[in-house]
Amino acid sequence: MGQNELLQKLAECVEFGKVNKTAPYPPAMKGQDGADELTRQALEMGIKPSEILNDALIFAMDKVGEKFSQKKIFVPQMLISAKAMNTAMEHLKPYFQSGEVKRKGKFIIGTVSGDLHDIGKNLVAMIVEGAGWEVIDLGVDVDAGKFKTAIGENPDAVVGLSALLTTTMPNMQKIVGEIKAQYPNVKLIIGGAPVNDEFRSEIGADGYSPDPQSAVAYLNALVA
Ligand code: B1M
Repeated sequence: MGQNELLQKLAECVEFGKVNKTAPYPPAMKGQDGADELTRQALEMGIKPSEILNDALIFAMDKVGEKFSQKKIFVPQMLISAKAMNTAMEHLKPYFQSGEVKRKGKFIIGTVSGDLHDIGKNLVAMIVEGAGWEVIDLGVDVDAGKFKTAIGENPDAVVGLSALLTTTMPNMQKIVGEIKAQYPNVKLIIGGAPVNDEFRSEIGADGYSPDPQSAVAYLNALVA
């Protein structure tokens, strides 16, 4: 199998939720290699982890999102796609985390309250860690109190907030407001598909990062 064919097959596994070879779902792909086996094969073939991530995994997730918007699939299918993507990401993790050993600083990250999407947040955490930062991952559905406790314990940390739903953007605004009221000097960056720089400026966050790489650039600039 060539590189392109392999990436295409991997994208299909994520799109249709084929986690691994033994997974019974989807029935049409029974007995075939899944995201688990194909990611391993792609790495063995020497395909770059960033290529696997962008050209197969994120590409597939975008298709899943489109189909969900068009009501062609529903939450269970999105969930099984997320499972396939997470399985693939487990293989990519060591590559993204093998950055410099010396820590540049601390980065607290969480998905804001009401929001359970964590694939993008995990990716940012992984890549920031790989870029030499100590990452404190608070998980999903994180309220202002949890962020503030973590900041109290790590006063020099930079804080990242992720939101994937337009309905949780107001929670992000509330959390930023509460953190800034108690810790005005803490640097806060926001990210996630529905937010942008205009929203950042509206809610008083310090930085907006559309992707993990720009989050790393923002963080590194702070310690340069
Ligand atoms: Co949800 N979901 N979902 N979902 N889901 C979206 C976000 C949606 C756009 C789908 C759609 O309609 N097209 C839509 C939101 C619409 C809107 O808000 N206007 C949506 C919806 C509606 C919902 C539910 C409400 C559905 C329902 O129940 N009726 C529900 C809400 C649950 C909740 O959170 N309370 C829901 C549930 C779920 C699942 C649980 C099934 C699953 C999540 C599983 C998981 O995360 N463990 C899921 C999934 C998988 C998606 C889609 C298909 C994929 C999201 C994803 O992982 N993308 C998504 C459609 C889409 O995005 N195309 C969708 C891949 C990921 C790498 O990208 O997260 O954008 P992303 O992260 C990027 C950047 O945004 C950025 O870097 C990442 C890498 O480039 N980034 C940051 C993210 N955070 C950052 C932080 C930073 C910097 C950069 O600094 C701090």
